[in-house]
Amino acid sequence: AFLENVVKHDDFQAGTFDTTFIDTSPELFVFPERKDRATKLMRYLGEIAVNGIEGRSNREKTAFKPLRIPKAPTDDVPAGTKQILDQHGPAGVVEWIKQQNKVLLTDTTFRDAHQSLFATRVRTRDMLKIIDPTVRMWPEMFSMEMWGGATFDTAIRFLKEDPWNRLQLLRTKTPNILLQMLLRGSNAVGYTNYPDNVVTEFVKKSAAAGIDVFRIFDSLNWLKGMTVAIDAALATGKIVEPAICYTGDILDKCRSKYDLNYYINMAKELQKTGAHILCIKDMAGLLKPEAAYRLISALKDTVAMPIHLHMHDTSGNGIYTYARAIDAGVDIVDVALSSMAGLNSQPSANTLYFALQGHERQPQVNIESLNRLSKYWEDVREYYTSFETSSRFPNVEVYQHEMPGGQISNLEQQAKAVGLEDKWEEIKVMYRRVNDMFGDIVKVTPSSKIVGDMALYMVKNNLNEDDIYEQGESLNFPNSVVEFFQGQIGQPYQGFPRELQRIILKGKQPLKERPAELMEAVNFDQMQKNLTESLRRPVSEYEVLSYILYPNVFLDWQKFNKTYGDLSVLETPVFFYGIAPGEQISVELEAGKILVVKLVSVGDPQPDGTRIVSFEINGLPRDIEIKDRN
Ligand code: 3PY
Ligand code: ZN
Repeated sequence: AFLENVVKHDDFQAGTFDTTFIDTSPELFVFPERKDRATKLMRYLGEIAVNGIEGRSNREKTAFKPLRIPKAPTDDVPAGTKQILDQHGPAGVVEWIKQQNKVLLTDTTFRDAHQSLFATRVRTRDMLKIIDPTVRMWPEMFSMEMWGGATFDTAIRFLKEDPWNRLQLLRTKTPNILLQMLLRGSNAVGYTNYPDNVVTEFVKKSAAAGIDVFRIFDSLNWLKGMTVAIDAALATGKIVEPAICYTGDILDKCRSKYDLNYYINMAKELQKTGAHILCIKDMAGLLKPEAAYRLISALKDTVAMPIHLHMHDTSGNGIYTYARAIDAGVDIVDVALSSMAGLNSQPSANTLYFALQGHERQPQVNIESLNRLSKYWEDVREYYTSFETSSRFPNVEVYQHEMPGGQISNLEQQAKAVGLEDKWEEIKVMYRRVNDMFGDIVKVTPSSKIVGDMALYMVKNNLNEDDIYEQGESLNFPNSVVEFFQGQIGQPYQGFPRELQRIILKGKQPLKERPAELMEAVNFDQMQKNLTESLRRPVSEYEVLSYILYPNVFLDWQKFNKTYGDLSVLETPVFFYGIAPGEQISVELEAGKILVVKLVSVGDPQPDGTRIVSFEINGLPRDIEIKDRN
C-alpha cells in the first residue's frame, strides 16, 4: 500500500524522483484500509477454497436454513436480577433469592451447553443475533452463564476472536440479567496455576468488563486453591459463588472418601469466606436423584447461603435429580434451552418447566418464549455439526468412568489424534482405573485432563496398573502427570498415594506450598510495554491479560489477524466453510461499509504449487495466489 501511495504521488508522477517528498508527505502513510481488508478477506476465503481450514473445506458445506430469530413482544427490556444487584448489592440479591419460592434458573446456553455439546465453538456473532430477544423473552432468568471455562481459550485459539470483546458486547445488550462466569480458581481460565496477582487482576478486569457472578472452583476441591480468587471477587462488589465439585456417590457405602460429611465440612469452610451463594458443581452428572435430595437437605441445614446446583445430563437422570433437589429446597438450578440441552450438556429448561407442572416451585417462565428461543439454537446448531460429540443417547456408563461432560468430546479427539480411535471403550475403563490409582480424586479441568492424559498413555503403551508399579522407574510419564504429583495444581484431598508419587517423581521433590507462593508476581506495566513494542501498536490491559494467560495462543492469533484480518464480520457458515465458486456474499466491514465478494473460480495448480483464486470485489475482478498445501 505504501508503494502504491508513492507511485501515485504527484511528484513521483511528474518524474521527480527526489524522494525527500516521502519524508514530508504524511499522507503517504495513510493506507487504504478497506482495500487491505478486502485483500485479507480474499486471502482467507481463497485459503479455505484451496486448502480448507482445520480440516474442513467448502465441499462439506450444505445449504443452511434461514435462522428463526423470534421477535420479542416488546422493545422495552423488563427489569431483572441485574437491577437488584445494582441497587442492593450482593446481600440484596441473596435476600431476594431467599424470598423466592419458585426455583430460579441459570441459562448455560451461551457457555457450558456448547462447551459440552460441540467443543465450545459458538461464535459471538451467533450470540449477538439472539441476545436482544433473549433478554426480553426470558427476563425471569436468575443469571446467564456466558463466559469463562473453556470459552476464553477457544475464542482466541479457534474462533480468532477476542473473548473480552464478547463479554463487553453481551454486557451492553444485557441490561437486566446477571452475567455469570466460570473461574477455575488459581487456574483462572487456563490449565495451570498462575501467580496470585494475575488471578486477582483477571477477576478485577472481568468484573469491569461486565461479569456479575463469579462461580469459582478448584479442580481438587482444595480450598487454598480458591481463596485468592474468592477474595479478589469479593473485592469487586459482585456476587461470589464458590463451588464444591461433586464426585463419587454419597449413596455408595463402600466408597467413603467423599461422603455426606465431606460436603458438609467443605460447605462450612466456604461459608466462612464471606461468599454469597454456594454452588454444587456436578461436572460429570453423578448426582443421583436420592443423593441430591439428601445432599441438598443436609446443606440447607448447614449453611445460610442460597444453593445453586449445576449438573450435566449425561446419564439422562438430570431432570429427576433436579426435581428431587427442588423438593429439598435448592434455590437455583442450571439449565439450557432444550435444543442445546441434554446428553453431556445441562438438563433442558423447557423440560423442567413441564416436569414441575402442578408443583408449587415450578419455575416462572413464559414457556412459549423459551420454545421460540430454542428454535433459534436448533437452527444455529446446524452450523456446528462437525464439532458435535459422538454421544447419541443417555449413557449411564458415566457413573463408572466419571468423566466431566465437557471432557468426553475432548478426550475422544485426543484419542483420535494419537491413533486410538478404536480404543475408546478401553480408554473409558482405564480412565476410572487411573482415578483409583491416583487415590480417587476430584476430576474437573484441569485434574480431569491429567487423568485423561495418563489413561491415554497407558492404553497407547499397553500398560496395566501392575506395569506402572513394576516398570515405573523406566517409564516416561506425561508431563502433566509428573506436575500433578509434584503438587503443581495443588493438593488432593487426603494427599497423594505415596508409592505412585515416588515412582512418578523419580527423586523430584514435591511441593509443600501453594504453587503460586513460589511464583513471581507479574509486572503488568512491563508486559504492556513489551507487547506494545513487539506488536508495534497500542495494546489494552485486557490484551495484556490474554497474553499472560495464553502467550503462544495470543501471539498466533495476532499473526493470523495480520494475514486475514478481523473475521468476526463473516457469517458462521462462511467462517467455517468459505464460499463456493459462483457464490456471492455481502460483508459489512463496519457500519454502512459493505463489501460484495464473489468467488469466481479456483484455478488449476501452477508449477510452483500455487493456484489462482479469482474473485469479484464490488464487481471488480481481483485475483489472489494461494499455495496448495494438499
Ligand atoms: C471448565 O472448567 O471449563 C468446566 O466446564 C469444568 O466443569
Ligand atoms: Zn459444567
